[in-house]
Formats: sequence, structure tokens, C-alpha cells
Amino acid sequence: MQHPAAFENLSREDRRFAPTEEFAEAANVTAAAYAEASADNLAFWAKQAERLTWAEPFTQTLDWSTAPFAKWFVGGTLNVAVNCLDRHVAAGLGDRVAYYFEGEPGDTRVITYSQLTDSVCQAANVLTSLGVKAGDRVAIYMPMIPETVIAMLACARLGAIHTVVFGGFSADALKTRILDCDATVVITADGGFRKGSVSPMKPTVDAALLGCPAVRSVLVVNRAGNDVDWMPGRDVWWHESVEAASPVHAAEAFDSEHPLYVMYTSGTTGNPKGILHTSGGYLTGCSFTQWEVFDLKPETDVYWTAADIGWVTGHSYIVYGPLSNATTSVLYEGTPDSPHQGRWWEIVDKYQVTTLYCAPTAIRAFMKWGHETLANYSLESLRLIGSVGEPINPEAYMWYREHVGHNRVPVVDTWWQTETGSIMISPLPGVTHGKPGAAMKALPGIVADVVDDDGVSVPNGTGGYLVITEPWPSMLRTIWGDDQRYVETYWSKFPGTYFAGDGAKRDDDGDIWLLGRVDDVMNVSGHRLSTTEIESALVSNPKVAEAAVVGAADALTGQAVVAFVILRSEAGDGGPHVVHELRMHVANQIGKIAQPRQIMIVAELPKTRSGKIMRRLLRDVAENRPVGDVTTLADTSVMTTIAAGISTGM
Ligand code: 6R9
Repeated sequence: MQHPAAFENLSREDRRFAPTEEFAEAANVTAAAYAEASADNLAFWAKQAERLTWAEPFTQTLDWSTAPFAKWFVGGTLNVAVNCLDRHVAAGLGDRVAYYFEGEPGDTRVITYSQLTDSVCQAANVLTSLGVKAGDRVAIYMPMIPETVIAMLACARLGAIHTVVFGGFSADALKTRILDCDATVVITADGGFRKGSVSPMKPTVDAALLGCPAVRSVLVVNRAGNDVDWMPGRDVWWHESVEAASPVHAAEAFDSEHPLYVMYTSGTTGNPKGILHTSGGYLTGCSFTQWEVFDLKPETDVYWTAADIGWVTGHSYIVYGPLSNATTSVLYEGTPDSPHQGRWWEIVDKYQVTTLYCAPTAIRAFMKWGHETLANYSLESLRLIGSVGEPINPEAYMWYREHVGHNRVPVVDTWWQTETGSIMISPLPGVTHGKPGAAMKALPGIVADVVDDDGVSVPNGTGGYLVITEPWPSMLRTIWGDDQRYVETYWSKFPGTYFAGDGAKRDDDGDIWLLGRVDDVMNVSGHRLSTTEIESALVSNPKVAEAAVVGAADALTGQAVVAFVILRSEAGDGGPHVVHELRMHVANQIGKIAQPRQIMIVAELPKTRSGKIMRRLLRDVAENRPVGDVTTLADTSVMTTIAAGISTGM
């Protein structure tokens, strides 16, 4: 698929960072884990599942007889919430902090495992009184506050299936999701705090519910104090119900394959896909990978996934992974620059955060603001930093390593998807030499490959499609209500193999580099170019903070490279000389073939909740089309800003 010449630039990367001896010696996982897993993959996973507390032990590790519909840990029963809470309290860890909550306006709460357990039991009792039963769907549309976690776990405790909808989504996007999974109860808040002001949420729920007759109850957290309309009989205040309910609740054990949640993710076409995760396998995956990849020491670490709970990263690494491991985590409501651009670093110092996990988009925003801000903070508590969501450009990796990690802590670039449930490809921090920009190796127990159009494994030094060739416990089980779409989307391009939809390259050492979604590959005069590579070339220019590249139809070359660039603050607002310099820079870094036909200097880029650039919308701009569906943008006004900036020549 990919033209090998297109990847020369990335393969020129020869920086290597070995784990320090001290880190390697104390690491949770050693190189032996790879050998152990490849000797007997199922035995390896059966062993990891022992991390959980099972009410009934499983009798079979995997039933793959109706592939690609997997059943993991067959015969086992468990309660996910009990695994995240009660068992830790029973083990004497009730006073351990589960979350340091930091609200955007500066309000804070320290929540221990016993307190969280009580709150979850109270919420479960209220949901029961609202008629919620195992298997029912509950939509959660909330800011980033502890009640969001409590709501999710209360559902899990009852065996009800939650679907968390990102708090920035529109009424329409919320309605589509509620209808698709037939939710009957919604949990929300009056509003949340964002960028220094109240962002109302209940009005969005009210608007969405005009089209959702099956929703009979709305449980509302009083968070921001904004005025809300009230529908008696339907709406129930959280503080009047949950906080008054009994904290005693006997949890039932459910089958290992009992559904846990549905998370919607956009497909290339059509309605969003409801990705279904189930209990035993999913929890095993997040619990084990959080411990393995972040070298988790639950007694001493303060772990912070700076992501939204409405993204799978929040589900697996703010809620289920950390809680199942009895981790102390930070939960932060707001944006990185409220009220100032040092907010994250202030939080790191305040709580002595040891482990920070965030998206390249955040790192590039900090690069844009300048590293001077970070110099005001110690950051010495950090011992590991991670990245997720998009390929991390080597430049951003080096900046993160230097200015956040002080060149002393390992960086883990973790590749995975909503569908995979937990991290799949990543360095092991005590084992793997990090390479800036590479996710490196499939984790022990995961079997990944890079294949060509015929599904044949490509030689080192070549690009192709990323596939996973063996089932894994935290894999999606289906697309909610659409088994056929599940089979077609993931298992039909290469029968029997999971097709991830990402392009990847294996370098000369056999290590894996992610190159972006396969639909982000351009064809310019017959040359295959990856958006990731041209973006990384642009970001390696000191004037550039962030870049998004798309292929736009071109009469001469088939497709042409069009780049949207955000400059760093010290680079000024960019004139023709900057654009010229950047075009020359790409030509020098990759070759003339990759030189953008057009470079547009913009103030913002359109992004999803997880920080992924929505190149589809930029392609609309590049091809002078009306801009398509923007409902999944974290900030729907961005496209208007971009269009306005371009027409005024900004
Ligand atoms: C966890 C998450 C999945 C897509 C995935 C890929 C991209 C995620 C990445 C990465 C390169 C990484 N992606 N992590 N690309 N390097 N470390 O992001 O889930 O929102 O479902 O997105 O994100 O393209 O296919 P999700």
C-alpha cells in the first residue's frame, strides 16, 4: 500500500533512549513476559485474569468457536464495581485516596476508596429505585467530576450498560446515541466549568430528549449552579436522592461476558458505531496494561490521565484500570490553560504526580505556549510520561521528554483504539529503548503485524496495514445492534484478522511506527505520502507548533498536499516569507514531492474530544466545499474561525 520512499524521513530517526538501570531493575515487567506470552498466549492471559476477584472461577480462557465473536473467561462471574472498590476496602485499603479531584474554578475534593464505595452503593440504590435493571442502558452526559465516575460504577454494579457521551457534544449527537442504544435513564449535571465560565449541560439534555420518548428519568448533579428547567416526574436531583440513599448495596456477580458499556466512535461513513465492551476480558485488559505499561506502583504512585472520561482513554485509564489496581489518581475538570497556561504543572507539583498520560495535541499546545512556563515548576515527582491518541511527532516527543520529563523519565507512546479497549502497542518502560515517534512493539499477549494488500506480512523497512492476528481479552465484542457491520468493518478486509484501519511501518529493527488512518494516505503524482510524516516535518520547524495535512483533489497531480499550520507564539502571525520557508523545509526534510501546494496559517485546528484532528473537515476547506458534519468536534465553532481566518488572509 505505502510507497516505501515516503517513509525515509521517519526512518532517519536514530535517537534511542534506553531505560535507566534503576528503572529497569524495579520494573513490574521484564523482557521475559514476551517469551512467556508467545509460548502460550492463552495461558498468559488466564494468568493476568487472576488479577481480578472472580465470584465463580472461569473454566475456559477463550471460546473462539463463533469467531469473530469472542467469549473470554468462560463460566467466570464477577462484579466489575466490586473489583474496583469493595475488594480494596475489604483488603484494608479503604483510606487510600482514589481521586484527588481538582475542579476548574479551584475547588478540590479528596475521595478515598471507602467514600467512593459508599457513594457508588448510594447511586446504585437510586438507579434501582428509578427502575434500572441489569442489561438496561443508561446515558451519562457529564462534566469531568467525581459523580461521573460514581455514575459509571453504579451502572456497572447493577449490570446496567453505560454509554458516556462527551460533555461537549451537541443535543443532536446526544440524541442519536441515546436512540441508538435505547437508553431509558440519563445522568447529567446542570453544567460544568470550562475556560473560566459555566458551560450549561442540562439544557442540551432537555433538547435531546424532545426526540427520545423512551427516557423516563434524568438524574441531575448540581455542579455549576446555573438555572435549569425542571420536568417534575422525570427529573431528579442527585443531591436530594443519591446523597440521601443507603450506602448499603449487595452486588450481584455477572457473567464474564455481561456487557459493561457502549462507547460511540465515529466511523468513516454513516452513524457513529457503538463499540461494545464486556466485563471480565475488558477489566483484565485495562488492569494488566495500566500496571504493565505505566509500571504502576499503587502504594506510592499518583497517576494522572489528563484526558476526558468521555473518551475511551478516560474509561480505561481514569476509571477501570486505575480503580481495579487500587491506584490513587488525579481527576481534573478543566482545560490546560484555565486560569493560566501552567495549570497542569501546578497540579503535577501539588499532588506530586508520578505518572502523566496525555495526548500529543496537548503537548503541541504547550509547545506553542513556550517551555518558559514549565520552568516555574519542579516536575521532579514525575517518573514516567505517556502519550496516546495520535502519532506523536518526533519533535513533540523530544519536547515532552526534555521539558516535562527533564530527560530523565521514560516516555511511552501507546497505540490502541476504542475497539481494542486497552493499550496494544507500546514500549515497556523497563525494557524497551524508546525511539521518538515510534510505538515500538506489540505488548506481551498481543500479536500485531504489518501486512500488504494481500494480507502478507511486509519485510522490515516497509509500510502497510496494521493488523492484530490473535484475539485479546479487551477486544470489542460487536457494534451495538449491528453484528454484520462489526464483521464487515474489522474482520473482512483480511479474513480472520482484525483490521485496525491504521497505516504502519516496520523499521529496520522491526519496530512499529504508526502512520495515521489509512484514509489519511495521499497519492500525489503516484507517490503515496502519509499525512503523519509531512506533519512531523512541518512540526520539526521551530516556528511551527502544530500542523495538519490533507490531500486535496488536484487536476495535475491527482491529489496535492495542503497544510494547515499553527505557528508558535514567537513566530509572529506568518507572512509569505514564513510560508515559503516552510515549503522549503518540507522539501529538505522529505523531498520536493511532499512540498505542500498550499500552506494556510490558522489559529486553531478542528479536533475531536480526544484531540484528533478532523482532516475530513479540512479537506472540505482545501477543496472549497461547504464544511460537512461538525457534531463530533470538541468545539464546533472552530471551523467558522478557520474559514473566517482564511478569507481575511490570516
Ligand atoms: C485510544 C484512542 C483510535 C485511533 C487509532 C489511531 C490513533 C491512537 C495512537 C494513534 C498513533 C498512537 N492513535 N493512539 N496513532 N500513535 N500512540 O485514541 O482511541 O479514539 O478510538 O482512536 O487513534 O489512528 O486508530 P480512539
